[in-house]
Amino acid sequence: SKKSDPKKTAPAPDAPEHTRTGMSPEILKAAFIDNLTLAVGRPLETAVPEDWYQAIALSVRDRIMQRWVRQFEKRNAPDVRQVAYLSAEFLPGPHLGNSLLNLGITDNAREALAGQDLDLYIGLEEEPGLGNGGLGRLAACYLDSLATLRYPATGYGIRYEFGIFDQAIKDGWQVETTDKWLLPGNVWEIKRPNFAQVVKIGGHTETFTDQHGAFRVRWIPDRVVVGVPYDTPIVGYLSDSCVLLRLWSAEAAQSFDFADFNRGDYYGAVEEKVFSENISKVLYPNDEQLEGKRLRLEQQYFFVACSIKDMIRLCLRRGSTLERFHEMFCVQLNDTHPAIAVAELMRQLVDKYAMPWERAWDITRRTFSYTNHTLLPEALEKWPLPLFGSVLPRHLEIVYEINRRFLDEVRTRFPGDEDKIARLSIIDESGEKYVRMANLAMVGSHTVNGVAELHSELVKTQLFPDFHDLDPKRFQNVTNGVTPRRFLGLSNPGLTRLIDGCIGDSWLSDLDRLRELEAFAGDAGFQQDWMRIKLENKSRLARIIRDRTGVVVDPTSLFDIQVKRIHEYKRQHLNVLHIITLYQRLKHDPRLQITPRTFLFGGKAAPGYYMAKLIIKLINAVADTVNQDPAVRDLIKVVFLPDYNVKHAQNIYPAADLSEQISTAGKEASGTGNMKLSLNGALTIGTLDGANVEIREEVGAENFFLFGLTCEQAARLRADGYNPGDYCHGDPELRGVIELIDSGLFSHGDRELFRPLTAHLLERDDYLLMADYRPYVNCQQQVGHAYRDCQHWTRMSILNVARMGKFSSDRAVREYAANIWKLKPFTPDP
Ligand code: F58
Repeated sequence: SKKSDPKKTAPAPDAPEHTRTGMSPEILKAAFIDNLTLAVGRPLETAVPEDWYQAIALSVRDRIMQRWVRQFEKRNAPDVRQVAYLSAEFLPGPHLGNSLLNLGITDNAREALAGQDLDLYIGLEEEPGLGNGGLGRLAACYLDSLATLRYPATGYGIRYEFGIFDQAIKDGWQVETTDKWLLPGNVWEIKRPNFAQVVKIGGHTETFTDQHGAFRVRWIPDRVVVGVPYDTPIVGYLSDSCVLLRLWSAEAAQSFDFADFNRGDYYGAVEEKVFSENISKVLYPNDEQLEGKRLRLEQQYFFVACSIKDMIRLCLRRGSTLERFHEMFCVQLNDTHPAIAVAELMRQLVDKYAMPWERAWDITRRTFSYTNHTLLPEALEKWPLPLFGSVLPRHLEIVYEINRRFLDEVRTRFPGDEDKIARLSIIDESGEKYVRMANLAMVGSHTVNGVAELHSELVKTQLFPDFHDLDPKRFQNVTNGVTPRRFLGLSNPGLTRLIDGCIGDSWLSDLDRLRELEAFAGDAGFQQDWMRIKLENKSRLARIIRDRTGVVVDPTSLFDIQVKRIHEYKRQHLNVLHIITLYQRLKHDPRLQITPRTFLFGGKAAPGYYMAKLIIKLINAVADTVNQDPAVRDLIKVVFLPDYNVKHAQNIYPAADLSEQISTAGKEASGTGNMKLSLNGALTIGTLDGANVEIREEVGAENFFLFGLTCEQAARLRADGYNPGDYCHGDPELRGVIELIDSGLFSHGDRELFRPLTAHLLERDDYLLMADYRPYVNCQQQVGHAYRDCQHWTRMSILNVARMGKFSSDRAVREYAANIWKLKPFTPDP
């Protein structure tokens, strides 16, 4: 039977079946029961679903651990070079379903549980929300691909006790509550106290002369914290290979100050503990918004210092000298959040290991590479100099020295160009002084990359033109990718089976093979199956929507979906303007026929981002009005699904007909939701922004709904003096929409509630909604028409999926490995 087909399970390193490693349904059954009784400590008869979840998860962990341990020698061979992916965020999503899939034992586990509901257990897992959005999720996709492709890799990050907040909607407004993901315990991680690291913070520096007469510096901190690593091995898809996710948790150096305690100051004694543990307490929930918070800088330094020390430890343990550090490790900086690593490695090599500066700098430059994820100026990290100096006094001196030497070089190449020097400097001295983390990352890296072709061009021409003049060879592009395992194999089992039956099952690790589906795009039978699966997925989502929001939606309507962080540049409010346009038309013409649509939104707003929160309120206000109004005749439904996260995303992508990728051109670095939606057969309505450009290139212009200004046109419009009011006044329908919002119709007569939003659109409109409104609404009309031709729509949907091969994270990781990291995969076990 297919279930025990050995090709479908990951290579089992042990031949004889053992309850902690075997993969057959019988052995899995024994393992579940063993773990239920021996690890969870529950008799079978009284076990509740949470107990079963634990038992199954532990059994899966055993099998992953075995692969991890098996790889030990290979990983630690003297010639093995590995990548350390440094990221302040990882957003892996629930592990159980994915690990079963990657081990190839989902069906066997189902069989082992005969009669019990595996999906129920899988659904119980609390996901680690250790990221804000795209950047953290990308890191998780790359770990999946690194493991699948057998690259030696470690993801280093922070084990936040509280991840991204949980979002509820109350009276239409976002309400944030603490994410307590660790409360039920976390079976996937293993604490490694023996690899703990001590990290210094604050204080001052002193100079001294060492026993060889050399001038040295030492850092006298005013406090120290301990970083304890928690390890989660991530298994590759049908592979014997794992990568490690190593997350650092802050603990007090002495968890109890006996001196204080003996003096009778109990609270004083625990204060230090509380203070230290604050560092990894909570994820900052700001996407794309900069805030100069001391604790955030401490978080960044904390995990970077632990990670660099861990690499040095591994390097030395493997018998290498630090002269070869860059041959043992390449370190990818996921945006500038870990950029302090450049100064930290220098500090370690120069201060601790007494290496000459030039040698240390050469090693450092050969070690790091940097990925930029944003062009938004407000998102570029910079730290006020006094703050930076008070947290990291020694690093400030090192940054000065790096900068001095760098600017000396620049001066010899561009003598007299002081403006250029000011722009290139790591220190911003134009007003209040700052340390510019992007400049530090640039200077300290051998390569910098953007995350989509367009974005990488803009990185060269808009963001770092002076660095590009200095050294154009350092700039590369690696277009983002997503893992097809989680976002198709796991999320969309119906479509996965259909594709398997059609072209075999090798495509999940070789996504270009999806192209073989092109041959079936016009096949009536195949189209029928394709539509049936989409309808099933939509019906499932409709039930979830009903259960979670009470709104009843029609699964046969066009599911028009925009899920992502809420931000003005992503223009959820442009989508709302279109909804109100349709509403207005239906009100004016009670017999108007339009394509029935369900508009679905999901996404969190940064808690301090007023405009984004007002956009959420507007979506819900419009939903309340439109969903109730009999004049709409159920032709449109608007839903805001609360608490968008990886788990909910997995239910949403497979049900989408239309993917909204409508950011102002030049603002979205890449996008990855655009790829996941298209991979699940949604058609895109989008601007020429980020990776949309490449998606359209791949799927063909005729299978993509394009609208809006290009980034050149947007730039020209702004340069020529943009007046949003003109667009509004010149377009009666648009004016009607704005007036409707201002009339209080969506706010129980309150005419002021949404005024900040409409006033901004009419007066400033930074993201050019007024200019893109008419092209967007017209394009949406074409979408509505196209959807009525079921066969043609389905053909386009199939072609979208067939042509998504490029957007696999496997392709992206191979490019990083070949062009940036110079990394070789392990050879498979015989
Ligand atoms: C996102 N950035 C980009 N940042 O916006 C998106 O276009 C891209 O596809 C994705 O990265 C992956 O490359 C992003 O998600 C954050 O969430 C940061 C969190 C920490 C503070 C600054 C923003």
